[in-house]
Amino acid sequence: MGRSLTYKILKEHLREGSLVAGEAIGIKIDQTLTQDATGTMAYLQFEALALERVQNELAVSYVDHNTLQVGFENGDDHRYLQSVAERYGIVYSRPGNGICHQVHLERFGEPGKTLLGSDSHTPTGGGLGMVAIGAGGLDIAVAMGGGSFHLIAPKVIEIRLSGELRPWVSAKDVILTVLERYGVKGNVNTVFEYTGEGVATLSVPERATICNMGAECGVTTSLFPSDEVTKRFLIAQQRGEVYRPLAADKGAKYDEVYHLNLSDVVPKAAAPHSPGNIVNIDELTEIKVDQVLIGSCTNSSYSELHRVGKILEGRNIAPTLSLGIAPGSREVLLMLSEDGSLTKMISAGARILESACGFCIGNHMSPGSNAVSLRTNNRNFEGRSGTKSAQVYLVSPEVAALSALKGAFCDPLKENLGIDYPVVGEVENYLVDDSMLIFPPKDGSKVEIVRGPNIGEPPKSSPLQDSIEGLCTLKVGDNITTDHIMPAGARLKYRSNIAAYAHYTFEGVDPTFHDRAKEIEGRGLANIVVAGLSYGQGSSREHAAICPMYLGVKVVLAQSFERIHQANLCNFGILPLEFLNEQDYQLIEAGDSLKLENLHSAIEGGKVTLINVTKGVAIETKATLSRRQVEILKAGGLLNLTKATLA
Ligand code: MIC
Ligand code: SF4
Repeated sequence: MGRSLTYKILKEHLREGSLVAGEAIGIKIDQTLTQDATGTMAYLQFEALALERVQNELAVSYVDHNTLQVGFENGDDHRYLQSVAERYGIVYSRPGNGICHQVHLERFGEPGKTLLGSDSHTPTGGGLGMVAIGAGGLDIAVAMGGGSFHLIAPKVIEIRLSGELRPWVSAKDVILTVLERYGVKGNVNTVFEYTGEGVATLSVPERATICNMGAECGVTTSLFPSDEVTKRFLIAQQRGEVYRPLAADKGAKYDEVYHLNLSDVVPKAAAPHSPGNIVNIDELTEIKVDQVLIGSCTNSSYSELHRVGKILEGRNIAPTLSLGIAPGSREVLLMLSEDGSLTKMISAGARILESACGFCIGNHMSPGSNAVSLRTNNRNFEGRSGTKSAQVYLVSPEVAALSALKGAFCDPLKENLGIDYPVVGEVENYLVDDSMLIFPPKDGSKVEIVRGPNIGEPPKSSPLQDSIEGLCTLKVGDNITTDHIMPAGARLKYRSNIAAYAHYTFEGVDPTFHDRAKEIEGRGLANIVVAGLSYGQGSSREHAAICPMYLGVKVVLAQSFERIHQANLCNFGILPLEFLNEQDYQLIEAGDSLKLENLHSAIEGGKVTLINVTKGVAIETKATLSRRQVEILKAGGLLNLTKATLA
């Protein structure tokens, strides 16, 4: 039987288990990437493994999230990251070099390789035909140590593309159409594989945009074949030697097929406050816009911004609006500078922002109260912009640029403001300059690691107890994201200091959580969080497990979990349980006393009974854990288990 490309690549990397959808497998990881906001923890944990050097083919440490450096904390992190990279054989991408996913695509991605990154948008690499997966920092540390990455062999959905995008319709609209079809929940342990004759009409950066936002559907990854388009991209990046043609076998069997005609796609937006809340732009054209931000790892390639420059050329943005543009990498910025696009943008009134995550993570450019903000990034969770009342819409760069001129939503298929669609050809030669990458010495054993006061200890978790008595400290609803659990933006600078960061746990949901959790823990009781569907959506930040662990959370009971967060909970010794009957969610209220017994044998059998002592009811729950996750929990977390294996 013909295999999908996903399974062909997984087969080449299979180390444990059998390749059958739904089975637990372990795969070899060729490349790893980290970014600074998750990287310090990942490297503190790598250090705790006490290895001499990273063991995988390529490890890259990017600095792109915390580049504003308000206070000493981020500066400390950067120094630590640079010295760790030199010490252990990791490539260091300096602040200013760009956003990890964009730079990795340009400089390191290779068709057919596996990439594991401590960032949920690592699947951007799927644009080059890689199996690129996001995970928590501890999983990356283990992969850098040569260990396998464990996942559930996914079901594969074929997204068969036909036709060609019309002018003014772009890759962003394709993935927003996919999001409209699949939504943000219920796609765990699934891969989106793009096939069909429409694939050849999309450039590598366009493919990368589509793979990037597959993360919003919650899939394990997304990928495209590696073809002549891939080859030309790699040659233009002076990396033609890593090209390898790759496609699914003829007649490959998929679990589901979704036919998408690119010619039918229309401009769309994700409306507040979820990337899954999709509407057509033509329904929004009456809405006035206060802010437009173009950039992020989703839509900040050279071709896109070159086109934005042409749209803005000789015009001025609306007087009541602020436009910010953040090129995705230094390469993109240099090229925009060379070809005059920057001049066009600045003349139009744009504020040129650093090549970094910046606004996307609420690090700056927070909109005013109730402001309407149009952005080309991938997440519009409530409050992520730094302003809870802001109305953030996700749109394509084309819609963003036109709307900036109009001062209101602009549907380019209905009104193009007298601007002809700027056709931008394929780039034949990128301006390659790797001087902001620091390649490690062959032997880094004498390098001293620099630790400023912001660098804490690696977190320590303890083995799962056989019986747990505790309180339901917090009950939340559906779609709780890791941004709700551990806010980023202004709090991001505490990422390397768990004790400080833990103060902000669930800050936007219940600001009393930290103090109450501490008090309950002080009474010798466990904190238990109860949640609805799709708990832990969004980012890969393992802090959403580490900080609750630090505050004595022992169990999270939800109607369902998202993949990366479920794994992070286990990795830090928190037991993730799911209601056997979803409606039993009603049987627990915040403040109830809860009890779990004989946990060690119960989790092996996959069924756990939770007693609500206050209400006098027994609630049946599922422990959907792989055998390895059971071992991890009993060992008190992945770090303990890995250390025991290496010893
Ligand atoms: C995000 O887009 O939410 C982030 C910030 O890049 C996160 C990583 C983090 O929280 O540091 C992600 O996507 O994993
Ligand atoms: Fe950075 Fe935003 Fe991409 Fe996350 S989604 S990596 S914050 S640009």
